Amino acid sequence: MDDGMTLRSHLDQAAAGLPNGPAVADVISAISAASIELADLIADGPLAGITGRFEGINSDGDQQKDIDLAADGMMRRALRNAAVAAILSEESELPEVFDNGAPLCVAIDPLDGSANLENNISVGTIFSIRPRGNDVLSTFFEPGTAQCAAGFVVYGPQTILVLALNNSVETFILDRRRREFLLIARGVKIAPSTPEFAINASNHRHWHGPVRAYIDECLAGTKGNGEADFNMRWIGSLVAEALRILVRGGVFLYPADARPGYREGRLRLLYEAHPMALIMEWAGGDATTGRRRILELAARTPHQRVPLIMGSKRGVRDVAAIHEGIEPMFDNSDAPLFARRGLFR
Ligand code: FBP
Repeated sequence: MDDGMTLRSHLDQAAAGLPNGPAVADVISAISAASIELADLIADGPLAGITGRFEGINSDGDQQKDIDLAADGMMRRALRNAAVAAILSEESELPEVFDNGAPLCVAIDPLDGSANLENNISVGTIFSIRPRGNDVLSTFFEPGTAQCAAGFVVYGPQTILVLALNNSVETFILDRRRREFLLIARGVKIAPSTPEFAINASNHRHWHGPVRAYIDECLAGTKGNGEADFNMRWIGSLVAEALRILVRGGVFLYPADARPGYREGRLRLLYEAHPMALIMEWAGGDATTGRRRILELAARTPHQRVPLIMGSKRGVRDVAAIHEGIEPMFDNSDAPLFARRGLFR
């Protein structure tokens, strides 16, 4: 453990001198306070009346559970009292304007991966903060480089907050007795090259050529052309995968694929890929679609999806290289692709 500094003291130091520093610190504080409440609710589950019941469908066709709506309400209430001009939440179709004159806009996934809760697997809150532009709503359509801070909370065996602020990534643990987050790692750096990948392999037949080529080469390992034998992990919970990458490296892929509705992948640009990409880059890793740096992308619609490949620099570079070596016209081909370009050759 680092020096046990409280999140609040860290925010006061790390945000000092940043444009809108005190406002950024207050917004992060508000999210962290709501996440402490949410951690209690998640831990209590059925004891607090949370049964995972289906409550409806959001504007994008995703099922909403009781806990998704409760998480959304908690985050909104907390942010309404902070310096927030507008909030875009996964749970509603359009951004909501809070205070036109406030300096910041927040995109948030209040509870990512709620389907995992039935199995008591980690879930999370993901957030992205950017300075308000002249026109409040168009702030959300600026590239990811506009973000000034981002983070996520993992509700797992421990509640962990990962925060990217002022070009650095820190992790905090929730001290349940004190009800505050304490610093556990400062200046987190992702291992540059860890032979481990995470992907939902059941979609192999739907992947486009470059992704299939990359994963097949990982699986072949040293029996093929590889320098290493790869390990595999798939939790099916973005925050848990991202935390694992920060702790031990590796690469996570949620690519586009040929299934209906997955032409642009599954994950959302504004409140999943952008914040994760900022965290990865500030921790010395990378994030790409395979062809473009995630942080350079600007959303066209509030809930736009995007392919996301993130993690150790070496893994992300290898996936990008294989995309360059295989023309898009070969996407979806069933032909063996290694002959065109080998990753490790
Ligand atoms: P939601 O945004 O619909 O909550 O889902 C996101 C997510 O659960 C991610 O956390 C995870 O990476 C992914 O979906 C898993 O998808 P799949 O079930 O296709 O493997």
